[in-house]
Amino acid sequence: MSSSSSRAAGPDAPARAILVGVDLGGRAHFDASLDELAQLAASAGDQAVARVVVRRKAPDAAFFVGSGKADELKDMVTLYQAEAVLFDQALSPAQQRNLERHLGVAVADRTMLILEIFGERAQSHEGKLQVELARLQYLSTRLVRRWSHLERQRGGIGTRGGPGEAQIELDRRMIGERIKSIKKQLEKVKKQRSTQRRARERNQTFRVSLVGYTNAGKSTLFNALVNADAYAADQLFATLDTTTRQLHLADIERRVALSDTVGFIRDLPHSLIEAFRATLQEAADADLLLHVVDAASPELAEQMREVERVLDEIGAGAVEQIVVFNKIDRLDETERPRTLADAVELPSGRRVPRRFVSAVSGEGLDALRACIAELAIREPRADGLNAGPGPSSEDGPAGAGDEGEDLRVGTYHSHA
Ligand SMILES: Nc1nc2c(ncn2[C@@H]2O[C@H](COP(=O)(O)OP(=O)(O)OP(=O)(O)O)[C@@H](O)[C@H]2O)c(=O)[nH]1
Ligand SMILES: [Mg+2]
Repeated sequence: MSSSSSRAAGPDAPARAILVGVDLGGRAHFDASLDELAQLAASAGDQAVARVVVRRKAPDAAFFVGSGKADELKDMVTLYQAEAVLFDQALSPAQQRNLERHLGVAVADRTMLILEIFGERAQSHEGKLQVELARLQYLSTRLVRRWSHLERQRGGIGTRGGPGEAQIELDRRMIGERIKSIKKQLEKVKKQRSTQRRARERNQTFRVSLVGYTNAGKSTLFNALVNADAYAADQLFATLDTTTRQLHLADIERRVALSDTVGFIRDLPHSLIEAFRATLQEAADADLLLHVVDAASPELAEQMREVERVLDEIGAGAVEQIVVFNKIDRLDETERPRTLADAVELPSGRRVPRRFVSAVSGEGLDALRACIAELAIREPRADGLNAGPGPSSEDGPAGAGDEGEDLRVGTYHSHA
């Protein structure tokens, strides 16, 4: 909400925001700490000044929270001199409007925050087009709903037409035109991409993509592995554009390319997944995914599930994977794994190698490189000439056979 015009402390000061989470009783994952919402707010340029958790059986149609809570929120807005109220769940257009009127400040939900962050971060031509597409698609659904709502009202008083309808029809048409034009431009970018891809295929390049929950450390790991300086920061969605570099692995005679990609998040707005399909496709087309996990996150299991879900959605669910537990330098002595290399079962039941690393200290990176090299050597080349002798085939992927049976380590027992 950093673009809000009615801020008290100048355009660069963070807007003071109250965070609201509504626990609807175990129907969906509920983050009682609201930490992720606070991070989203901070990444969008807001500062959380208070957090409110509300329990309800079902959302209220008018205010999402009950009218009593809405009054309490109004008092809090005054007390904390808040400039925005941010909801962890999706609000309907009507709820958002009603709340804004009632509270007298800007009201946004997760989806809006995520769209806003993406809008601020987009750098490349393609990234900007994708974000604009997502925003317009989001906006058009809101216009459509508002329009039908007005139509119902008009129906009640028996009139037809009117300035409201004309304006909305015009907005809708303009948005529709713009969506069409952006899609055409994106189509062109996509063609260029597939040309590049064919060139890479001719080179017999083995493609590795970093995927994972936002802020897991993908860009930091990318920099550590390829000696680059991709932007890494303690922000959600620091990376939006895909960056690719050659990854040099000792002892294997095969070109390996490593790509850093956009992070995933719980409830990623569908319009964004749609708009970023081409970018995400890069991940789906990789020969190997490094699924980077923040090993120090209390939400690690939920985050891994979410990443698997998005991977399935973009058709990358079956791509070879190494699970990389990053940030082990942040674990207490008692939480540290006994071994830095084991295997883990994905929700799909597939067993994949897992490596523990710290992208910051460099611990475990050699073992990770070795694991990548082993898989790259095995992958059959299109011309049928493999670069070198792989390990014998009977010990399963990445030598899982010599890693013992107790594959779950320390505190990961319940997560893995
Ligand atoms: N302590 C510690 N911090 C790390 C490690 N790896 C990354 N970080 C920190 O975690 C934060 C996020 O790192 P990024 O590399 O930007 O994460 P990302 O997965 O690329 O995030 P997005 O691009 O936003 O999805 C930064 O503050 C990093 O310094 C690690 O191994 N140890
Ligand atoms: Mg990144």
